[in-house]
Amino acid sequence: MGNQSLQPDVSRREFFQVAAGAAGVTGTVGRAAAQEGDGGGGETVTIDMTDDLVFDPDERTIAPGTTVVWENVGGVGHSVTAYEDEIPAEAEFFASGGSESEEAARGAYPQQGDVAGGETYEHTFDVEGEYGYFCIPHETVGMVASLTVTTEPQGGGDGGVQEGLPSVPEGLITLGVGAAATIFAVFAFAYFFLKYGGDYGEG
Ligand SMILES: [Cu+2]
Repeated sequence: MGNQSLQPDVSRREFFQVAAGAAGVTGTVGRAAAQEGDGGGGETVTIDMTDDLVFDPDERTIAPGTTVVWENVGGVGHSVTAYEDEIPAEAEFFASGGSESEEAARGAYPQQGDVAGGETYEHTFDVEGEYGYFCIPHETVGMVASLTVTTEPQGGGDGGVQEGLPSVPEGLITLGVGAAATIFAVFAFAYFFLKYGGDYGEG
């Protein structure tokens, strides 16, 4: 009886060790999945307008829902004005000063639409596509720029939106399968333990 009565105790300890392991793996999978769910739009990026008469950077790729803030970091006044025929058809026209069209914006500057030194203009981009825009007083000296709005992951260069979210689906699947197998093993073990374990005492 002495030897046999030890058996259930050892088994019970092993049972709890396995169960703890399974819980740990399951917890890890849960956290990883939750992290992947983060990261929507609503980001803000800044583009400088400088006394060198440029937009900096003059090309930028952003995700839909991103708000672009143009900041005049110099002392010379600028405008941010969309090229009406260089934006997606479904996108709304945008211009500092709020003009409804490129022609109106050109006609109203500088009484309307000037972004003076230290000031900003911002616009949120929801429609995917290519956007061309310019600065009214400095268009002729090349103060033009473009934006690309896309859900495609960026190819690096400007601190991609997706950074910090490594693609881990394979690892997750492996973890998930491992956790499921472990949990199944625990339940199978518990089943047999409960069904046959009691026999040790009487047998
Ligand atoms: Cu300018």
